[in-house]
Amino acid sequence: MTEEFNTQGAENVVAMPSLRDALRTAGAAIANQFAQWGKVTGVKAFGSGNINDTFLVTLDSSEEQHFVLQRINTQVFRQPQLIMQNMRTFTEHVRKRLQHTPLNRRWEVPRVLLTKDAQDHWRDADGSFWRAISFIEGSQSFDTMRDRTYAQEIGYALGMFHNLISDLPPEKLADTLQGFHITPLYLQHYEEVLAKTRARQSAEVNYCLQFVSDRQTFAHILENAKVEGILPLRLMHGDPKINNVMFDTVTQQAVSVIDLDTVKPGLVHYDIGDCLRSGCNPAGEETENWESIYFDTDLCQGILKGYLSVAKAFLTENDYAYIYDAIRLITFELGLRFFADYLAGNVYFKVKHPEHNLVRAIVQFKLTESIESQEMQIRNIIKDMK
Ligand code: GN1
Ligand code: MG
Repeated sequence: MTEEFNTQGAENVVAMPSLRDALRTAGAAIANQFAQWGKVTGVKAFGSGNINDTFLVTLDSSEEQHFVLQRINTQVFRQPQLIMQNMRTFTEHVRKRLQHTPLNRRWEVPRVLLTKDAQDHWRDADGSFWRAISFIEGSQSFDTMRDRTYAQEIGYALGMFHNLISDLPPEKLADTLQGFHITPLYLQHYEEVLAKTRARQSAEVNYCLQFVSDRQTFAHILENAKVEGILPLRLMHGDPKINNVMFDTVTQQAVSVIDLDTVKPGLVHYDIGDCLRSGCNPAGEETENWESIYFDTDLCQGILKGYLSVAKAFLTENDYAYIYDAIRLITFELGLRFFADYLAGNVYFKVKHPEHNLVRAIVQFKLTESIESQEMQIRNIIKDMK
């Protein structure tokens, strides 16, 4: 990227080393609040989340040797206590389901860990909201897809996740993030930002402006289907991108879906779309080389095969009819969210440099183009799997 892109503010530029160290030190003190079964021996930054700050805590314990400590971004999640409430309802439901009908393979659900005062979170002196979750021992996640076997496992994991909550009524969970995945609202926000911003003209910015402008009508497709009752409101994960699926390090099978902050009422299509947009992009969403971006239909077939092996039981004819649109829409939507945040001065997603969100937006738009150019192949894959 050239100099001329350095026009935007960068309030949310990812913590500089000194700030990161300070956060880690704070994290170590907070970790003690949750360390009920051992002494904290290490705290390190963990994962690649774009919103919350995440740390892996190590304990000198013969039981569980790790847990995950997170500082919730309360600019995004305005009512973090609702997240904890939902997590408790969710885990309790799934635990009972698994007790009643055990699976014939390893499957784990992250547990909420309590403080020594039996609270599900800790507020530090600055008012930051910290919480701890169990770490799925002997597991790891990947930012990009390894091969088709993994694709099938990722699909299975999302199917299992949906299956296990398919009998929990949507109204049992609170809305932790209003407007999440409601594409017309992201479009509205984008238009408001655009009206206030004078983005420096460049080929890349113009490409994004045109890209969004050409898809205004399409942006409503899932919300219209929801309003018309074609697609039912269900519970969803909200963020089932591939690095939120944990794999057993020995068997290489998927064993858990993590990051439960956005588990709430919505459409399973948002999840299917998000899983496929992240899983079928071999270069990954953080590449700077957008010329290399394409949607891999073999991986798409793999993910859907794994997903439908578990989800067939609760999907309707209408659900199938919207799968292609969901893949295209959620990919476009993420590009729109990144681009709007670039224009707004990087206030939502953490960034490593001021043009980061612009690059991310172009990656998602190139992926959307690749999806659009393979519409018939993708629709045929879906049809053949019913
Ligand atoms: C954010 O923070 P993280 O990485 O779990 C975002 C998702 C996006 C994702 C893109 C609450 O998730 O919606 O798909 O970045 N989460 C929120 O990587 O906005
Ligand atoms: Mg997330």
